[in-house]
Amino acid sequence: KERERTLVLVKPDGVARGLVGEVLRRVEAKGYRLVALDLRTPDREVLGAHYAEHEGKPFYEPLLEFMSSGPVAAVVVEGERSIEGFRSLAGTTDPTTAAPGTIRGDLGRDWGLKVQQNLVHGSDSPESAAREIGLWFPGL
Ligand code: DAT
Ligand code: MG
Repeated sequence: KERERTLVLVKPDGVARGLVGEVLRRVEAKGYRLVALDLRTPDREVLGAHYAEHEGKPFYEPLLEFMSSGPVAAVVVEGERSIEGFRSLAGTTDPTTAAPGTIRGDLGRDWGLKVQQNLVHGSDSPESAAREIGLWFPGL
């Protein structure tokens, strides 16, 4: 998979804090290419499909509420092993314990914020990436 694609989202907290440039800087510095880029406030339909695997979990409703609370930057990123690579750049789900050097570890905060406010999303497998890119960028 030489030119693997992944869907990256800078979540509403990242956009509100002015961190889109910082996230994309790290992505580009890693050597990945930006294939598509769009700023939009997602509706529940897209978010429900995007987070379908989490439906029924206690954090599902707050997660959708948060994700639709403001604009997100949706980005299709391309590069060798970009799915794994971006997950590594992002760090683990909880910003409090994400490793220093990662986006969530360096930039995430724990000032009473929820785990969902962890700045970024990255697809977790080739299947997820194909599904999510089709959802956010139909026709790409
Ligand atoms: P990731 O975004 O690291 O792939 P995930 O797919 O397990 O994590 O969960 C999707 C999002 O849901 C995650 O970015 C933040 C939120 N979330 C996950 N686990 C949570 C929890 N235990 N409490 C609150 N929010 C959670
Ligand atoms: Mg996930």
